[in-house]
Amino acid sequence: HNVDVEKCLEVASNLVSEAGRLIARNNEQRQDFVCKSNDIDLVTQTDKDVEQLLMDGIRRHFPEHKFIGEEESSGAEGVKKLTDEPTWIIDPVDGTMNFVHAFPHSCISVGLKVNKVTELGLVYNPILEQRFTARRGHGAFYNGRRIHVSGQKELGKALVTSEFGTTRDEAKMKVVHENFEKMAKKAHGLRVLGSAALNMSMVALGAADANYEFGIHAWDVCAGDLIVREAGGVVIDPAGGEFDIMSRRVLAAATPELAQEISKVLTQFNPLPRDD
Ligand code: LIP
Repeated sequence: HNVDVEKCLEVASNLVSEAGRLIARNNEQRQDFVCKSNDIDLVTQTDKDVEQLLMDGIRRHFPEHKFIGEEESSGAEGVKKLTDEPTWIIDPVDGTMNFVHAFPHSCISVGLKVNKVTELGLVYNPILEQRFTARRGHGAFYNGRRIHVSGQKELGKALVTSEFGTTRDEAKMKVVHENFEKMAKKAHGLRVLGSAALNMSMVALGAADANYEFGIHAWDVCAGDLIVREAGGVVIDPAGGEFDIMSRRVLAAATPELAQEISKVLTQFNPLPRDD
């Protein structure tokens, strides 16, 4: 499949600017929400409106392109299968819990895969006007400025990000707490920002040194993965192997050394079902 990635990035950039206004405007006050899989897995009307706006806008330019969107995936059909077709992987509001509370740390996350390879990534927090972009082979950018990871190699000097996740499942929570305890002892610092995509973008920016999470979905990490790698970082499976975007597991780090050190420290967890 041949795709004009430059054109795709331009279209996506304009659409997220437009959709971002919905988020920024609605973040001025706390939002009504509906629970999805449980009482801490949330969706708002803005999540649905933003996803619709992005998909309609992309379809107008690229009618043959496919989509895997967070809100669409929670419907009866479930997560669509990833094929070689150009596929946009979209989280309309990553950090919905933050958005519901008007905590100004939510973003739109958009990735485009062609032949299953991520060609572009865009993470945009319209409230604080933070825009992270990457094109495969062309570097990563923050508000138009080229960015690089920190280069940190040691966990003892690393600022690490992770999340509590969106389930209160006991086995999962036990692993989350165990890992937080380990990071509190071994890392320089630990931060929980409330958005997987923004956590990863902070690694790309060199502001954080690593991010890991069990339980994320493809739409949380598709863009962030490319942005981190184009900033010179690594993205692997938390157990140390190759990153698998459908496995719901991610470990991003400034260096391979740091990634491997963290993978050896982490208690592992295998969230089910996978995204495919
Ligand atoms: C969520 C993230 C949250 C993370 C979850 C999920 P949503 O996305 O914001 O921080 O722990 O795994 O990815 O549901 O807000 O789009």
